[in-house]
Amino acid sequence: MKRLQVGVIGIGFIGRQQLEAIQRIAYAEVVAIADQNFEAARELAAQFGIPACYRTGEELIADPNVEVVHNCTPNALHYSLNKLAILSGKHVYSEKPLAIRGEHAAELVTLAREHDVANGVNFNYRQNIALLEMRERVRTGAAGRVFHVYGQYLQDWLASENNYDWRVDPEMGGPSRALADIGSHCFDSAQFVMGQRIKRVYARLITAYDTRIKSGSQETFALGSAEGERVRVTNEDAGFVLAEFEDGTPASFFISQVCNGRKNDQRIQISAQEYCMEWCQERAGEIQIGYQNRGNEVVLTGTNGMISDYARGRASLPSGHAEGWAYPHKYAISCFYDSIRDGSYRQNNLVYTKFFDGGQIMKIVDACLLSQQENRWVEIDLSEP
Ligand code: SOE
Repeated sequence: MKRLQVGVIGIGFIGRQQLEAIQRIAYAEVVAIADQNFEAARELAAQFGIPACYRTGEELIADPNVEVVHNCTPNALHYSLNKLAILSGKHVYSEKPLAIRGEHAAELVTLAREHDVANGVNFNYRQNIALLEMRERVRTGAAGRVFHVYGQYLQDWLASENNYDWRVDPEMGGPSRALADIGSHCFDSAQFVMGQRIKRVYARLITAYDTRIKSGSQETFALGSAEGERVRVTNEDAGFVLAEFEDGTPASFFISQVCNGRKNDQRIQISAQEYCMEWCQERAGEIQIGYQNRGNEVVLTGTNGMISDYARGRASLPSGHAEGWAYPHKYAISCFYDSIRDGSYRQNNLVYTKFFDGGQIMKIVDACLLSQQENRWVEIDLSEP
């Protein structure tokens, strides 16, 4: 069978990670990359043996060999390139957020449906086998009634005032930063495990620095330098969010990019009647199970893990061979490709996040901003565009 011909736009941190993940999928082939830093793109194309290299996303989308477009550009470019790719009849896998403005996200959902192209947003964490197992235990009722849900996502790469990247600039990143950038993953993971959506939120947001020093390489996770221009900060560094799922289950989330010592500490905890389950991204192959009247346990995921067929069937490595961050990333992309190959991308509730689900996550983030502004609970519109 012919391999899927893929193009990647943007080769910053996430673009390179996606490129590597795609290279590990046997039935796909990267045939083009594009980046405004053309020299860097050319070097990377040579290293990976990628035949075509472009300066702009527009040129890559116009390449007739490209069937699937990965949009790994900064947030401000997501909408226009996603739209162009759809109108050109290409399948699109977009970095989150799907767009910066809600009405743009809704338009993309409609356009993708009308043009019959597969559409996914890169919420890679939900592909952790541990989260699949937790989802299954909620779905089958094995965990019992869920009392409450807790999610956290803590990082420290913006903890100094001289840490800066394009996400701090609202023109490039959008009005929300910590919640849109990493809180969104937590919302997606929690909704995925619960098998239902968040319907209302109340948020208190924190901005640690009114100004930051725009310095150094300005790349995600780069170390800052003391020299540079001082710029105003308008988006949040952290936030507390109270939430409620469709069935009334209460949840809380704690999100921060200024939490010293925490690197990529995302956790999802489900407190249920039978036990409490917790997944921690930095210990990806484990689920911590807590009991009231017996010793707690650690369930290991893997192809021979003591977990459900549903979750085990999606693992690649035996227990103890940590799948870490890269495998779920590969799973996220490969299940998107699978849906192109068998046509199932037209269905809803797939294992990956479709544009519609990505748009819902944006609504949650927007609702948090409004809640902060008006100091009240905000309802989320769950209807489809
Ligand atoms: C930066 O906070 C970042 O790269 C996010 O943008 C990603 O979505 C997350 O997976 C890791 O951290």
